[in-house]
Formats: sequence, C-alpha cells, structure tokens
Amino acid sequence: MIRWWISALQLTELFVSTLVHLLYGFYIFSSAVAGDLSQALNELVFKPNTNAVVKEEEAGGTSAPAATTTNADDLPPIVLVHGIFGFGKGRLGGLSYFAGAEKKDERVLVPDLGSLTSIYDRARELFYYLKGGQVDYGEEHSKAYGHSQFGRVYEQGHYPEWDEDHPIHFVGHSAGAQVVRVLQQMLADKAFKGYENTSEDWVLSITSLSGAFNGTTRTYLDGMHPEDGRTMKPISLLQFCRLGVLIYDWLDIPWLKDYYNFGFDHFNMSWKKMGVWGLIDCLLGNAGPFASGDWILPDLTIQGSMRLNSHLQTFPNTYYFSYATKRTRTIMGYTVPSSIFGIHPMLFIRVLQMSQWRHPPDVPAPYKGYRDEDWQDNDGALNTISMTHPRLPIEHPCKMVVNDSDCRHLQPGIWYYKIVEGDHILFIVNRERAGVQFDLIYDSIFERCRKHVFRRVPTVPNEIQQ
Ligand SMILES: *[C@@H]1O[C@H](CO)[C@@H](O)[C@H](O)[C@H]1NC(C)=O
Ligand SMILES: *[C@@H]1O[C@H](CO)[C@@H](O)[C@H](O)[C@H]1NC(C)=O
Ligand SMILES: *[C@@H]1O[C@H](CO)[C@@H](O)[C@H](O)[C@H]1NC(C)=O
Ligand SMILES: CC(=O)N[C@H]1CO[C@H](CO)[C@@H](O)[C@@H]1O
Repeated sequence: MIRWWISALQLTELFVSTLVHLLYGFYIFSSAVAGDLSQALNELVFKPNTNAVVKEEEAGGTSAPAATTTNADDLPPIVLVHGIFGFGKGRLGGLSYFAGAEKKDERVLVPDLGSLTSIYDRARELFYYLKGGQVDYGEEHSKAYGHSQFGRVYEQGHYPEWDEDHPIHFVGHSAGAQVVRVLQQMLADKAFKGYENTSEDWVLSITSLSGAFNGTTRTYLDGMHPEDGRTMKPISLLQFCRLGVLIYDWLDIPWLKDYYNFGFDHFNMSWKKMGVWGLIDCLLGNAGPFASGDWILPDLTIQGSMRLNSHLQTFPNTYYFSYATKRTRTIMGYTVPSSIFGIHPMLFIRVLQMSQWRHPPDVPAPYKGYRDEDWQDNDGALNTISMTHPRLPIEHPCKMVVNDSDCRHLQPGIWYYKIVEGDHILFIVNRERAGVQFDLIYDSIFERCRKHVFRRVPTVPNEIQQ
C-alpha cells in the first residue's frame, strides 16, 4: 500500500510539472497573469480612455431589471465559447479568457465547458447551460464512451427563453467555433430529449475567431498518430498531459477543481469513486476519456474533423463569419514565421514547427489530394487553411472579406472570412498584446451582431400601426 502512496507522490510531482507545461507550453496563458496585473495597474494609473465603446460595468450579471429601461434584456445574448484549455467566467480567480471583451456589450455570456472535453460533450453542456436543467449527454453516446449519461445541474438556465423567436449569437474561439456548429446541428436534429421543438434557427449567427474547422497538424506534432488521428504516440507531450489530468481528477481537491477544471467530472475519476485500482486502470489506458477517445485532441486531428464535418451543415438562415489567423509568410518558396516580434515567444517555436510539418510518407494521407504546402501557413496552433470555413468532406459556401465595410449587407448561409495577421492567442487572455487590433476586432464583431445581423420577422397585419 505504502508503495502506492509513494508513487502517488511522485505522480503528484509529475502532475505539477505537467500542469506547468499545460498552462505554459500550450496555447494560452503564459503572460496572462502578468498581463492582467499590468492591465490592472494601467487602469489604476491611466484612465481606460482607449476604448470609448466600453459600456460601464453591467456585464457582470443581469440582476434586477432596471426600472427605466429593460433594453439589455430584450437583446439576444452574445455567447462567447472558449477553446482548448479554455475556461469560462469565474475560473482562474476571475481571469477572462476573452480578455475582457465581454464588457464591450450589455448582454454577453461566457460559459465554462471544460478545458479538454470532447466537442460533442461541450455542445451538450452548452445547451443546458443556456436552457437550464441537468446536462444529458445522451444515452447512446455515454454508453459508447463509458461516462455517466447525466452531468452537472444548471438550476437556472442563462437564457431559458431561448427558441426560434429568441435566437442567439455565438462567438467561438478555436475549438469553440466547432462546438457551436455541432450544437447547431444537434438543434436541427432535435437531439435533446424533452425539447422536441429545437431547430437550426435557434442560432442567429456564428462568428469564429481562429476556428478549428478543418483540423490541425499541431495534433500530430504533439503526439497523435497521423495514421488514425485517434490514438496517442507512447512518448509524447500529450502522454504527459494525460497523466497529469488523470491524477488531477483522481486527487479531486475541491478548491483546485473550482479554480480550474478539465471537465471530466462525468467520468467519475475521483479517488472517492474509483479507488486506487480505478486510477491504475485509467493510467494503463483501459478506462477514462483518453482510452475511449472522448476528449478534444482526437476531434482536432484532420481525420477527427472529417468525421465531425461529415454530418455538419451550414444552414440558410444563420449568418456565419470567421477570422482566420496567420503568422507565417512565404519567402522563396519556403513558409516561415513572419517575424520574431509581435509573436508570443512560446508560439514562435510552434509556428516554426508547424510550417515545417511534413506528413510521414509511409502513412496514407488523411484525404485525397492532401498537400503539405496547403497546411504550412499557421498561427502556432492551427493551420490557416483550417480556419476560414468548413471544407470537408465538401466545401461550404464562402466569401473572403478584405475590408469590414464589405460586411454591411451580409447574407445568411455563407461563411464570410477574413485573414488576420496574428498568432493563435492574440485575441484572448491578454489584450495588451493585440493593442488596437483587439478593439477593432471585437468592436466589429459586436457591432455586426447588434446592427447588421437580424432575421426578418414576418409582419403580422394587426401589428402595423400606421
Ligand atoms: C458515476 O457516479 C454516479 C453517482 O455518483 C453514478 O450515478 C454514475 O452511474 C456513475 N457513472 C459511471 C460511468 O460510473
Ligand atoms: C412547440 O412549438 C409550438 C409552436 O411553435 C408550440 O405551440 C408548442 O407548445 C411547442 N412545444 C413544446 C414542447 O415546447
Ligand atoms: C475600407 O475601404 C474603404 C473604401 O474602399 C476605405 O476608405 C477604408 O479606409 C477601408 N477601411 C479599412 C479599415 O481598410
Ligand atoms: C480535413 C479537411 O477538412 N480537410 C480539408 C481542408 O481543406 C482542404 C483544402 O480545401 C481540403 O481539400 C481538405 O479536404
């Protein structure tokens, strides 16, 4: 028994180093806290006069409706959906994943959907976060992947009136954009028991920031097998990540899990529920999310995206917009990082790595017509080709936008996209890094949602009072 405890201790140590790796080495976070501090200082010393558009507070929560106007309550909410390693409102001591962008509008929601859970599970969670009630992952899915069918309870939905006549705007970063597409498809397929009325028209618009539509070669660099896009190489960064997460969840330290949560509670991996043998079983790869493949990395491989995309539609009454980021350029036929300045130092290496990625010649290509060159432009986490619009198995309607003023008369059912010079985390966590671009991008997203994107309401004769 004692031996188990010793190895548990060692594993805890490993976990700490993995956590550091996770939070630091991966996409988000390294300068976040420092950035937050310096921002707080800035706001103390200087007036926040740079963003004329920032509305005073309000964003915190729609408490009692104000006596004078209830305007904010009539607006459809804008829901910001985080990506991998992301978190919602209230985690990490109140740090904002979207770097405070939620304060730019009166009605913004920032759900917490777990940082490593699969796209499917996040979409289910997001539905109940909005509608309220206990998360139902679906009987078939939960049996297939070995987790509980029911999850956390949202006593109070964040937008219980949500329906076809009260549709929502979604803004997704990275994997969050794909989560929203999966949710829209579920609504169209009427996939929520007890809600037989759902439809694709519950979603008014989807805006993607560096969205992961088409998979990323990053997953192979970090340890997914390029053969199948489902299993992990035995020695890789992702294996460390797996060990760290299993132990984190097994130790189940309440305050730590409140602070940051990988979102695997429905797998019952706490020591209280599965004991030491359960942990060993998970570590050996016989149980848990990493064994069944119900976590986010398989969904971000090219193969995984193809599996998802094969049943995701672009719907005719929804507006779609996407910002693809790029931190590379081509010099004499070689794709290289576009500069060493203005890019996060951790991401520089990753941009370089991805621009040099070659699909192993002895492994079948993920799809017919695959070419390494198409996948070399990237932002350190995703390939630019993957972020513009969904392309596989069939390409969805799209239109490139150069200047935001081209977007005044948007049509639904078409992916408008814009390519932005920036790395994968430019528009999250630390707004100082993006500078003026930060305000430009979020202001235009919120302005579009509020002014240019609406659905014509059929005019009922007796409502015309002229
Ligand atoms: C997880 O634990 C709950 C009770 O705490 C139980 O209802 C559920 O069936 C368990 N799920 C799995 C997959 O073991
Ligand atoms: C479904 O929608 C119709 C009208 O759109 C409404 O009358 C009905 O009550 C709804 N059913 C449920 C279960 O919400
Ligand atoms: C957009 O285009 C208009 C005219 O084509 C130009 O005047 C304006 O400066 C452009 N805006 C930006 C941000 O490039
Ligand atoms: C996995 C996937 O969706 N791949 C597509 C990404 O984009 C290229 C270029 O259009 C397509 O050919 C791929 O099929």
